[in-house]
Amino acid sequence: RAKRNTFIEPNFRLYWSYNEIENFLQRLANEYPDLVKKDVIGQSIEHRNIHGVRVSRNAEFGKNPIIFIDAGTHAREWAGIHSALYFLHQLVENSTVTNELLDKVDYVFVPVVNPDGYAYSFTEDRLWRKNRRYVNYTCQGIDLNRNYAYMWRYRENSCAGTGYPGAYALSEPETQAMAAYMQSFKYNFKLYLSTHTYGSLVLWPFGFEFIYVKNHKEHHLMGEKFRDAIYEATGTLYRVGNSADILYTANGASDDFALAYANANFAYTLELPGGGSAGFDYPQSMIYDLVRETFIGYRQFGLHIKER
Ligand code: ING
Ligand code: ZN
Repeated sequence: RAKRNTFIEPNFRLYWSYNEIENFLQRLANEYPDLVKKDVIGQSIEHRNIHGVRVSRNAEFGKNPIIFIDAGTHAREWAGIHSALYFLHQLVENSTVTNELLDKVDYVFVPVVNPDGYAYSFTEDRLWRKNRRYVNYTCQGIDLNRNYAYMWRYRENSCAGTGYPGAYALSEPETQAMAAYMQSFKYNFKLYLSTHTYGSLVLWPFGFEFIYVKNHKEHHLMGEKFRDAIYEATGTLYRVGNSADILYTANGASDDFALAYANANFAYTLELPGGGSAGFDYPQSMIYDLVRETFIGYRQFGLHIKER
C-alpha cells in the first residue's frame, strides 16, 4: 500500500543550526529508507560528526552516474549550505518535481564539510571562514579549500584570513573525511559541485593555474545552462568561466582535486549571489528565494548529466 506523504515542509525561510541540520538529515534517512542513506564520513577537529547523504532509486548505489555536491566548506557561506539542503529536500520529498532527476542519476551530498566553523559562525563570528584548528596565537584555522591533495601549496602559504593551506595536504580531519568518502565511491563521479558564496559565478577548472581542463567546452556549456535557466526564472545573472580567469587562482581546492585526483568528468565551484553587508552574510529574509533559485540551476546540471 502506498504510503501517504505526510512530511511537514521544512522551514527554508530560516537558517538552521548544525544540530537542526543533523536532525533533518536523520529524518530523511529514517522516513525514506529506500531512497536515502546517511553516512557519518568522519569527525571534525572539535569532534562533530560530518555527514554524507546518498540518494538513489537503485538498491545498488552508483549504478547510475553520480553527482557529488558539497557545501559549507567555508563556515560563513550559509546560503550555499541551505541551497544544497533545499536541493536534497526537493529530490527526496518533492518527487513529482524531481522524478526526472532521479531516474538516471545518483546523488551524494555533504552539506556541511566544516561543521565546527559553521557552529562558530553561528555563535561567535558570523564571518569565520576556515576550520577550527588552533595553529598558534596569531594563526587559527586552516582553509579547507586549500588543503586538498592536488597542487597543494602551489602558491600560497601564509596564515592570512583566507588561504592558509595547513601543514600538509589533507592534514585536516574534514578534508580527510571528504577524500576517503570520494574514494569509497571508487572515484566514479560524473560531476562534482562545490557550493560556495559569493559572486554569482560558475567556475570551472583549473583553479591552481591558468590552465583549462581538457573538456572545458562542455564545462562551459553546462555552466551556461545553469546560468540561462536562472536568468530566465529570476533575472539573476551569473558569469561562467575558468576560476583563475574570472576570479583568482587558488590551489588545493576541492574542484581541482575532484577532477584531477578523484577522476570526476566535470567539476565546478559555484559562487552563489552575495548579500548582506559583507556579501557572505546573506540576509535570512531572502534565503527562501535564493534556495529556490539555486534549485533551478542544480536541476540543469542533473538534466545535462542524465541526457549526455
Ligand atoms: N571562493 C572560492 C575559494 O575557495 C575558488 C573560489 C574555488 C577559486 C576554487 C578557485 C578555485 O576561494 C570562495 N568564496 O570560497
Ligand atoms: Zn567558499
